[in-house]
Amino acid sequence: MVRPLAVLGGTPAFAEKLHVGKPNILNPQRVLDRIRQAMDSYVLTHSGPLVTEFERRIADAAGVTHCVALCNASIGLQIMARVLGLHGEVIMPSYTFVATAHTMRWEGLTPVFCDVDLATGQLDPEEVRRLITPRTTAVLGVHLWGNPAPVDALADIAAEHGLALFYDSAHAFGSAHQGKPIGGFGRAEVFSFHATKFLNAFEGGAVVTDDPDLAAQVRAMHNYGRDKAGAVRGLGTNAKMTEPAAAMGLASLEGKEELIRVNTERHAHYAAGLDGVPGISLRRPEPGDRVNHSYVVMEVDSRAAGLSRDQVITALHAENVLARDHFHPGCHRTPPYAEAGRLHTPRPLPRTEALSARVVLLPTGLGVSVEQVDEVCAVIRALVDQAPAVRRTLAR
Ligand code: T4K
Repeated sequence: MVRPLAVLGGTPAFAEKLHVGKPNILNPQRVLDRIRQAMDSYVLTHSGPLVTEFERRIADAAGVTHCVALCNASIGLQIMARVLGLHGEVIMPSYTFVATAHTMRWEGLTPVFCDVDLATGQLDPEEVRRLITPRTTAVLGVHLWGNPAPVDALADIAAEHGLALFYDSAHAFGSAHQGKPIGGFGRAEVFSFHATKFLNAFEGGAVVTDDPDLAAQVRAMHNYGRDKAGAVRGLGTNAKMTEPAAAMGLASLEGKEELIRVNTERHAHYAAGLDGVPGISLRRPEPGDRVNHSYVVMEVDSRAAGLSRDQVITALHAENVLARDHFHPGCHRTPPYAEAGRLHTPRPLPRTEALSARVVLLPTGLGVSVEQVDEVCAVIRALVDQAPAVRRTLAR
């Protein structure tokens, strides 16, 4: 017998809420052991042994020579703006978390929002070219949902126009493009190790680069502009990662391959379970890319599905599946940028608007079993099968 949908008066499919972004904690005991070690040593922060080990292992995993661990990615992006000496306009996608834009604006720069390629969701290099003006100082790429940005085309554009190129890689630790790990593209890349991210250090981030001078400047700036001996050499801030954060980060790092396996398995179940559902599609990696599958990105074609994206989300929430829209309505539509109008958005962003209106993120990672994934798919199939009744109920 088909279970009645919760939105139509049935009981929710899941007794407990399934979150998008529930932290993955593979080995809590390893975390606690390391935190105990830090407490016993009374070294809790200021580049202690755990942070030092974390930096070395992140650099290795990202295939680069330098890593500076930080308290979050946002401050890493701000430090990058200063280290690169940016001024004027920075071209970036609007279709990203608002931190990408805010961090540049916070540094007095003007984010200039660029449309994305609808097929990949990533910055459209041809649009980037069209947005370059004499005021452009940099291109800030984003590896959206852990899928690599068009790194080769962006490198060509940056070289041709003498622009700094760096990456917001908040989603992309563990991903790779044509065999090269994310971390080694542009002048530097900035990872996030927030609790909801693929690699979790409670809160955390890192700048990774092959440029020793740039790394040294980031390192000085993340500790008040001081050198190793503590002498002030320049302007800086406090962006240091703590030892407990590194303890969590190291345990997460040890589980990296297992977590990719878990995420990939769940993605495959979603792909199979949603196959053939009218109006429903799932984003897949581009050929040649390896991705961490930290985000399961479903799209709703409302005409074919008979339900809008928001109706699908509402109905899933009724089932205790806390699906989320992502980056709706796009940074350019949020107050600090929308109010400034054409300053930030010199050209319309139709593809950003189309994408942000149809994306739904679904739960994955250790917080959801494959059986639960199959059940989420069955619920989505039932929603679309019963779209007219769902629509009528939600319209009341
Ligand atoms: N660039 C990009 C492209 C980014 O996506 C981000 C951050 C950044 C830069 C900046 O990185 P950081 O400076 O943060 O290192 C979250 C995160 O705060 C943020 O890190 C993340 N992107 C952004 C996309 O999402 P919220 O406020 O939407 O998350 P929240 O608290 O609503 O949690 C989401 C779900 O996860 C909830 O259903 C509950 C669950 N959850 C969350 C946390 C924090 C848990 O189960 N446990 C938890 O501890 O911002």
